[in-house]
Amino acid sequence: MSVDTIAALATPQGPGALAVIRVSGPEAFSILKSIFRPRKERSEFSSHRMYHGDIVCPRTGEYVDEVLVCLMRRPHSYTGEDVLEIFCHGGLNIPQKTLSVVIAAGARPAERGEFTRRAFLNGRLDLVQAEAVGDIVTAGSERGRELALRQLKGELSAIIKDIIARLREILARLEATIDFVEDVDERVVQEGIEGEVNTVLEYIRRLAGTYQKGRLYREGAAMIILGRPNVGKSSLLNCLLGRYRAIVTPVPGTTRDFLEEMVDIEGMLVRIVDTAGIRPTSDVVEREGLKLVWDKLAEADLVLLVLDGSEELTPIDREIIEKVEGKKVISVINKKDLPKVWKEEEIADIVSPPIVHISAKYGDGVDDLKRSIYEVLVGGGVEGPFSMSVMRERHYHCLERAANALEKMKKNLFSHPEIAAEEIREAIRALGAIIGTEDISLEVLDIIFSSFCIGK
Ligand SMILES: Nc1nc2c(ncn2[C@@H]2O[C@H](COP(=O)(O)OP(=O)(O)O)[C@@H](O)[C@H]2O)c(=O)[nH]1
Ligand SMILES: [Mg+2]
Repeated sequence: MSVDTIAALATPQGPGALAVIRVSGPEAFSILKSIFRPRKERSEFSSHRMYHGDIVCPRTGEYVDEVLVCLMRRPHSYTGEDVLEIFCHGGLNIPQKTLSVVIAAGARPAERGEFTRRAFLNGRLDLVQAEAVGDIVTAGSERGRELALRQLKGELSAIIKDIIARLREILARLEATIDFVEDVDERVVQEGIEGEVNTVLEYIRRLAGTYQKGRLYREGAAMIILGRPNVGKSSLLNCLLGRYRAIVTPVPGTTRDFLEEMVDIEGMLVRIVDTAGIRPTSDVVEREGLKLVWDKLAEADLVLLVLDGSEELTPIDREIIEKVEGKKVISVINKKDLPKVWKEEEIADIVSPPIVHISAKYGDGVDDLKRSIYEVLVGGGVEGPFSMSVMRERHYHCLERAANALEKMKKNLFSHPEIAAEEIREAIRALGAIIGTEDISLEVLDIIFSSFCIGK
């Protein structure tokens, strides 16, 4: 397969001390030779060494920049091809100028994710690892970064490969019962296989179950603050953000639009939505704001239902409590600095746990609330043998596909062993698609890599 040589700026555009231009492909070395003048005279460059020198346009002779360059000979490079990296000065002009000289010397501009795509096609990374590269670059939280790095190291791939190996082994035994019926006690073997498939199926289900958490780690969670006017919703938003973002006044109906802010809670990215207080109103603006509340509620992964502990519960409070039924909810009893008007027992059958008491005005109890938010969003739930989570919908669907195939396999095992064997093959294909060894079309690769940045 003939490949061309690609080049791109690997660092962000804009002012900066340094920028990196990356070049990959068969022409990488000859491009270096034509545009680079080493400070110390030499005709050969070793792999994985830095050289100091100048970039000069081979056509016009124009001096472009003083740089460091590094060559990495295949296959010991990120893409598995010959790779050249040029460390030039940053800023708006020099990186572009340097890139244009590289392109004039024979490279073509890279497409999004094309370096990583080549790394995948050359077997330097499997597909899960390639996707992890994209996730590392965009990770907005500690946990998302941590999981993506572990995926890049191959932890998830190893789990998938292990399941595939077990299925291959089961398949071989099943095929033996089909091919040499007279030699083996078919029934005994099949019963053994059934037990093993159950174990594998359970394992796949648990892994698929980690997607609930994994999605939140990768994409962040959406959390809405709900309550009637003046219970302290905007004060709570400010408190969680650690700055004065939302206007807080004693006037009910102060927040009329909704506000959205990102905040890091226990290493997880959470988008907080502060909303207009819920009450019957004739104010047109407020009513528009209220319509938005219900849209935002539908999208939310978690509701903070704020109640004012210094006042009796009102019919509106009760109405809101009913409205959020079926969602994940934390009941936040605010204004704990003021005298309480009700006891925990009195509200136990109305307000659902967990219940957290805070003072949004003074910040008291907010750390407990943060822990509770984290706990409700990703704590508990599916606990399996995995500290690894599946973070992408694509992986989740492949796991589901594999699980469905194994279900069908179990149904056919005793009556139609040939069909059962085919279903195991289907499960292996579905799992292979996760790491990119099977069933991967160009379209799928295009979708995956189009979300990358250029230069990655
Ligand atoms: N004493 C006390 N007052 C609070 C507390 N939280 C909010 N408030 C006050 O309650 C009023 C309404 O607060 P705000 O955050 O605007 O409520 P919202 O309408 O629910 O957004 C303001 O006067 C706040 O200062 C609290 O924890 N303790
Ligand atoms: Mg408000």
